[in-house]
Amino acid sequence: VRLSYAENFNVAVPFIDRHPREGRGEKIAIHARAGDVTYAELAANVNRAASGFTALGLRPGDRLLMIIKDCPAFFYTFWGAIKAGVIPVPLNTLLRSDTYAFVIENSAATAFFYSPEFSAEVERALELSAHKPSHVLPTEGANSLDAVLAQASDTFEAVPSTPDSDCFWLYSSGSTGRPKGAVHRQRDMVATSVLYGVEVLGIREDDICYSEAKLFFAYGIGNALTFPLWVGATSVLNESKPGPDTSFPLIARHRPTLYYGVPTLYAAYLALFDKQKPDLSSIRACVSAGEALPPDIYQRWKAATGLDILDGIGSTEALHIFISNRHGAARPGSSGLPVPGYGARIVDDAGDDILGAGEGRLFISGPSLARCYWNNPEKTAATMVGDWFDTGDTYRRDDEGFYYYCGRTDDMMKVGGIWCSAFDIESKLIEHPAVLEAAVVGKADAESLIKPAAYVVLQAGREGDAALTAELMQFCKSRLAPYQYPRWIRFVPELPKTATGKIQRFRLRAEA
Ligand code: 3UK
Repeated sequence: VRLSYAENFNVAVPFIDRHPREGRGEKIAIHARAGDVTYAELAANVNRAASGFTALGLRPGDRLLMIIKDCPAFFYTFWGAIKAGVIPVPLNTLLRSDTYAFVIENSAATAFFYSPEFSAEVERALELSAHKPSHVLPTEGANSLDAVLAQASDTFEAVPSTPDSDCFWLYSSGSTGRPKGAVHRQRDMVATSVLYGVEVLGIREDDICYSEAKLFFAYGIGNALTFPLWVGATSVLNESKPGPDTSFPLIARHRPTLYYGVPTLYAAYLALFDKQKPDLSSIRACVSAGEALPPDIYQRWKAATGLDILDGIGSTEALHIFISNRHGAARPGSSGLPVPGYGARIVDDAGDDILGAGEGRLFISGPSLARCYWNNPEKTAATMVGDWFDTGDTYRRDDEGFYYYCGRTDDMMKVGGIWCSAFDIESKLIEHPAVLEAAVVGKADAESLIKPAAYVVLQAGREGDAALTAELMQFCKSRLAPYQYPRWIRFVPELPKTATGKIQRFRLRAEA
């Protein structure tokens, strides 16, 4: 596959402007709660956003933070910013004010747009942050993005750019809870659309895409905001929390052909099928990413629906999936084969390639890799070595070239496809007055999916009972992102430690 770009290249042109010109103006680009959006309306609103942002005083290279639910305003803001040369930075809408405050400072953003439902967290973040963006606007209501769009011109000449210019950033969580801003270039979304979207998935103009992963994840950006727009297909948006109550009605109503899920939801839906089973007959392919898909879930889904699930590993830094299973050749338990255009190496601790069946660290290369982490030369140097990116994952490869996930090399875990830092949960538990020390590790639940488990040493005189267990879970739930609470808590007299006092999580992991 060859990727080529014009020298003067603004990526909003092929993804947005091209469609009305090619006769797709009346075609539905987005099915949203508030109604359908055609390709002509999408292009006009992207222009209004680009004109409006420029009129506000935003300049090429400025950062625009987005805490926006899955709705058309996300498309207008993201693509409008890019068309105007402004860097959109979508943020996880489930985070807390202290993390947002860190990102506001780290990005030194000029503008900050948010869905009204997140206003409390946004206001607290702005109070905590030393940097104040000049333009802080809700997407709806008085003095909002809607008002900016209503007054702006629906024509706009794309700001000149190059394939290698910075385009958008995505923050990824780190093991200490400090997010790192992966800087993506103009060409990166073209690369993922062509290499994974078209070559592996075979996405076509008549596809209808439904992504359980939200638009602020790199996985969701590819699934719902990029691949469909690359081929002139249609995207179905779910404004609410994904799950049977919101997804099943959307599947029934819009009859998607491509379904992008995460292992936790495949497992949850399988558990419901006896009582409640949506009509999935429109779906031609199911994708899974975010965390490893247990083979048992693959088999049970296939038995229940007749559909293969294509597991593939992607990352924020790579933008989308770089090792994937293929249609009709899925290998349960494996992440599959490298996507065309990407390289993969498994290396030992000395940095030498492991050519046999051994486990090692997975490095990848490819045309959609982030250029760097913003303002973080240490993390950039530690993970981006020449053309290669250190995924932080342990992998092995069989003699047919299939890749198998063997775990993380750090203390991060994926819960429902979302990063969860053991360190963050431990820090929160220690804030509780009854807790002396805490260690958190990943533990497989009944579906073989990883969830956090906590080992807790109590302060002298405190009793570890069911009431305290419930209290500690609630304590974490209300102060961390909602998925970050420990699902099991074990009270122990002491934690296993090394001579230098480091918690030996591997011992706890083995026990869990
Ligand atoms: C883990 C997997 C085993 C792995 C993502 C699709 O998940 C995405 O990006 P993140 O930056 O996390 C990356 C890390 O998640 N992981 C993801 N998929 C798998 N582990 N099997 C899998 N299939 O630890 C990886 O390093 O949140 C997924 C597309 C775009 C993405 N950004």
